[in-house]
Amino acid sequence: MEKIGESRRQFLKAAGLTAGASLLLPRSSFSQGTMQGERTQTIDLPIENGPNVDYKLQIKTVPVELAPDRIVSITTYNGQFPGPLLRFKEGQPVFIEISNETDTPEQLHWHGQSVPSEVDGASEEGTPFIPPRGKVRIMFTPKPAGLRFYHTHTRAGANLSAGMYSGLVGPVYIEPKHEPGKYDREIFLVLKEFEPTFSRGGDMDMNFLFPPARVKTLEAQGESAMKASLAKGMPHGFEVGYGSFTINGRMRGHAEPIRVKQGERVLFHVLNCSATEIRSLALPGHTFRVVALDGNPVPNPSAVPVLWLGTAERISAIVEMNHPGVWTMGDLADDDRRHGMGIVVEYAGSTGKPQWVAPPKFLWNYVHFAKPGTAAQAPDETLEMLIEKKNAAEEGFNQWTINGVSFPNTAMAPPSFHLKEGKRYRIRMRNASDDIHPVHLHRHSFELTSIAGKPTAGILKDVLMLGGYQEAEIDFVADNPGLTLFHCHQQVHMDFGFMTLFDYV
Ligand SMILES: [Cu+2]
Repeated sequence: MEKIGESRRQFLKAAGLTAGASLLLPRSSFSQGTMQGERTQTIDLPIENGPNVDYKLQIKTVPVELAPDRIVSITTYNGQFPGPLLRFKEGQPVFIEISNETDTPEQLHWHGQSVPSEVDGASEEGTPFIPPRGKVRIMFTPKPAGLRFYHTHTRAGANLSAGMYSGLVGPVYIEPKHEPGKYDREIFLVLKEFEPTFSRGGDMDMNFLFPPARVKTLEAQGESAMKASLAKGMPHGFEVGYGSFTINGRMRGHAEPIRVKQGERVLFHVLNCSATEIRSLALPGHTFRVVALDGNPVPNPSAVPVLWLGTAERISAIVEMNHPGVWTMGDLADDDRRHGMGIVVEYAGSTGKPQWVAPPKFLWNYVHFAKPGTAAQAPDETLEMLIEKKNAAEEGFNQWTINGVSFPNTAMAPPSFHLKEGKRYRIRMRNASDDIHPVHLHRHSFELTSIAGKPTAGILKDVLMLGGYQEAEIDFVADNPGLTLFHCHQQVHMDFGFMTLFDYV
């Protein structure tokens, strides 16, 4: 990764200028150049009020070694997986150049950030594509603070090297003006599978959400639709499985261990960057004190034995290292952990083979991190969304609908929901399928206000796991005008219809 600041210094040196001279550049030359994409590296940024962190991201396909003799060809940012950690400062503009060295148009989405549609990185919202062999330069003001990420936002369809099946993922940390919580070290963990293949059905056990209550009418509806489809001789729709599993791009046992000292407090920033999978993470003998969900501080930080993350969810959690040994921190799914989803945590002075001990059964409950007894503000309007699955209806893939409408496979579709700036909206989602959907709202954070019939308040997120045959309600304030995408973050769901657009009217 090259910081433009380096080039700037080189240029200034070559031109015989001092850093002070750049202060004389008029601001207009900066902003005009930015908007029209005409700026070259030889035009300096004004130091006053200018962005102080500039990055270049290069989209290119390279071999990546997940373990010795396990080398995959994937598209990456800057030839590495995960992409470089971008550290921004809340409210300080950043200037980024993205070049595309592949033959396909790309989109880079700033997940979890409140940015304009033009730079958000979704063609459905009108963000221009990064052309093949081309480049774009963008500027935006990072917000809100906390753990975000950037990733490709193209449809993959049946192409298992495109979209989130690729390695086009990297972490973002937006430093808040005041960093909360006490910790000694910070470690980013990017969870990601590779070598995807299609299978017919074969869902894993996903009964980990609390409360487990199902809505009888949704269940009856979904089950009868599925039965009718199978009775007609349809096979189960395609699902995706993986051959290798990694944390920070290395399979378990093939990365440098996380070396810790007794008494150390480590803040883990965990990102589920999977295209399709829900992940869990446990460290035997330790608990995770969850301090933020999707980068947003939680009202009631509390300790849990296991983390669960839907696709694109992030958790920041502090682990106090008080159980010496050599441990595997890994996924609860034995098969996935054995195929790489883990990393070794090694205490100073401890030796031996890494140990894994399965934690006791634990149900994941978002409300655990909310303040009990708090009530959400009433919305100005409630938007209803009924989610349904048509088994194997689109060339063997399940087709997904929101209120009976499947988002077309083309780049654009008219908005289905219309917002007025300043109003507070509630989205009431009803899932008439047995799948868990990590639903994502672009360009806005939302507040979880009800889950499986239980009201709550104070949890701010941008992805939420909507349980099978369950209901959930999320509220957001329409405070960022422009086209806004809402979709399931499961690639094989969003590509086959589970997507809708909001506009501001
Ligand atoms: Cu989904």
